[in-house]
Amino acid sequence: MGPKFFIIAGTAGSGKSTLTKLFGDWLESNDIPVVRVNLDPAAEDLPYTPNVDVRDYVDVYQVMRKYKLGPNGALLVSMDILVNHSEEISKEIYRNTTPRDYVLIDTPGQLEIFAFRRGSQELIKNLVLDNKATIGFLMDSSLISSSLNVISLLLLANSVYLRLRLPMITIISKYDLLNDEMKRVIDAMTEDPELINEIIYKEDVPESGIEDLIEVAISRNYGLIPVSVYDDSTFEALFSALQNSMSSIDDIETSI
Ligand SMILES: Nc1nc2c(ncn2[C@@H]2O[C@H](COP(=O)(O)OP(=O)(O)O)[C@@H](O)[C@H]2O)c(=O)[nH]1
Ligand SMILES: [Mg+2]
Repeated sequence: MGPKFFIIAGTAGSGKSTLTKLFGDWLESNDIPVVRVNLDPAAEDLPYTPNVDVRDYVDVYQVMRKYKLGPNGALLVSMDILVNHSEEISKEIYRNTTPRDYVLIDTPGQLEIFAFRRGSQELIKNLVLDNKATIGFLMDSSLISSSLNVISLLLLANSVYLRLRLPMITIISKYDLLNDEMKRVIDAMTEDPELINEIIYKEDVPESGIEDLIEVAISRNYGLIPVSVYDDSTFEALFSALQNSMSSIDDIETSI
């Protein structure tokens, strides 16, 4: 049995790199060894020193110059280049880990590039191999100002799940920034997914079947986990969700 992978995904600015740093510190202070992997070729000013860094394998700025691309195009090409290096990156990760380790993978901010491209799915697969892995999808509190925002973010979370097909925890990041009204809405939605129907009806969203997707997103993911990097007690809850998720993988394995 090898290390456990926690893949931290979410929209740009949702707090992925900060969580990689501070949740990692929290794990370490609880005697759980951590390996941090930066998977973002365009990362600048990371708040931590990655143990494994894809910027050692691809230089986005060089790609921009070489192929005469803008930043987004260069990131797409860089991700494709990384897939070709996945064996080396994987070897580097495993050289640095023991079976007790949690490998925290900080992913690129441009979710459309990370989540919707087959290359990144392949890259993750090549890194995780047959070890246990869970995705943490960060729903950014600063993007949540209406119930419809919550639904959009849950659908985004679901898209990531459909692409990567790994167990997923949905995290409400920067929970300290969420206003009380939205906290109540989220609590209510989690307790009674039927509310989603009402919200969709009221907001006149034409999609049918959307409520099933949301319900699945909420229930499959052990509810929504509020996390604030300013409140260590939220890390405890996150870790316990993570352990649940990893042990449910055990159940699946033993039941086969
Ligand atoms: N208030 C608050 N801000 C946070 C939290 N986590 C991250 N941030 C801030 O959100 C911004 C973006 O964070 P970053 O980790 O770079 O996001 P990334 O683009 O997803 O990697 C930074 O200014 C962080 O300090 C949090 O729990 N609460
Ligand atoms: Mg980042």
